[in-house]
Amino acid sequence: MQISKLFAPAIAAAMAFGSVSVASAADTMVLKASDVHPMDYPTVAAVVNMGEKLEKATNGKYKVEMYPLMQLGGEKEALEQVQIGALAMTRVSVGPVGTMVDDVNVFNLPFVFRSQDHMRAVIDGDIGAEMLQKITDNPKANLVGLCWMDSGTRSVFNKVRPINTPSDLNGLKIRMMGNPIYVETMNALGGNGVAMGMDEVYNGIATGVVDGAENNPPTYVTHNLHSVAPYYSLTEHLMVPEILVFSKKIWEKLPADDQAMIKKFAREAQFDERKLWDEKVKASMDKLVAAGTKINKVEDKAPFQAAVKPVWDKYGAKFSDLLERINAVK
Ligand code: BDP
Repeated sequence: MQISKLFAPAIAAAMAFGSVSVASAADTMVLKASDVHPMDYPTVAAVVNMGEKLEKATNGKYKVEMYPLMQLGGEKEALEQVQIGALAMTRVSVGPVGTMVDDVNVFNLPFVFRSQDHMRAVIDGDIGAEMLQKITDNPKANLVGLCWMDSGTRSVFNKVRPINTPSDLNGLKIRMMGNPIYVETMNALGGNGVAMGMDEVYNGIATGVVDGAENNPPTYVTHNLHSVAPYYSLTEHLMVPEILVFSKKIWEKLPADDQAMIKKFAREAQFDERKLWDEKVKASMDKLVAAGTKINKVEDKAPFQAAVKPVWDKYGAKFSDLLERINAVK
C-alpha cells in the first residue's frame, strides 16, 4: 500500500501521457521514437536532428528519445505501439502503413514512379500532402502522417544466381515486406514471395527459409545482407517512400502551436534526410563493390514491367485518377 501511494503520481502521469514521461523539474515530455535502422542511417539521423531542433526551440519542453535498430521489434510492432501511444512516433516504410490506410498503397505499386526525381516531386507536392492527410484522417489508423523520407529504389538480392529476366526468379523464395501487393508482385515476377518482418530477414536468408529478399543499397549493406545473399540484381521494381508517423493519442494532447512546430520540423527532416540519403547510397555501393558483391544491371526492364500487369489490374484500378495525377507530375 505504501508503495502504491509513493508511485501513484508517476503512474497517473504515465497513464495520462502514454509514452510521454514528464520529468519533474523541467516539465520535459519525452517523445519516444523508433526505427529499424541504426543511429547513423539517414532516416534515424534526420529524426534525431528534428528532435534536437524541437528541444531547442521549446527550451527543453520536448525531448525525442530514439530507439533504433529494431530494439522494439519490426515495423508492424512499432506501428502498433504508436497506435496505442506507447511510442510517440516511428519512421517506417509505406509498405506496412498500406495495410492500415489503403490510400497509400498507390505508392506500393511496382514501377509506379518514373525515376527518383519523379518520386521526390510527388511526395514533396500536393499529392504527398494529401496522402499524409489521408493517413491522419483515417478513423481506424490512429496515426498522424508527419512527413516523407527517401528510400531510393529496391532491387532483388539472393544467394543462388543473378537475375536478368523474370524467369531467373523461378523457384526462388524471396522475402517481401508484409503487404499483399508486394507478395503478389514477387509472384507475378516469377519468384515465390514470402512476407516477413525486417527483424527476420537476415536469419531467414542465413538459415535458408528464403533464398533472398529485395531492398535498396543502404539497407542491404547496413544489415549485412550482402554477406548471406551476394547476388544483387538491379531490378529496381519498387520505389517505396518512407514515412514518419506520430501517435494520434499523444498528438491530440499537444497544444496546436506545438503541433504546428512539430510539423514544420518534420517537413525540414524530409529534406535533411534526402541529403544524407544520396551520400549513403553512394557509400553503400562503394562498400558493396569493395566487399565483392556480385552486382548486375538489368539491361531490359520491360519484361519485369509487363509481368506485374495483374498486380496493377487488381490493386491499381481504384487509383486510376490518382495515378493519372502522379503521372502528370513533372
Ligand atoms: C528498408 C526500409 C525499412 C523497411 C525495410 C524492409 O527503410 O523501413 O523495414 O526496408 O524491407 O528499406 O522491411
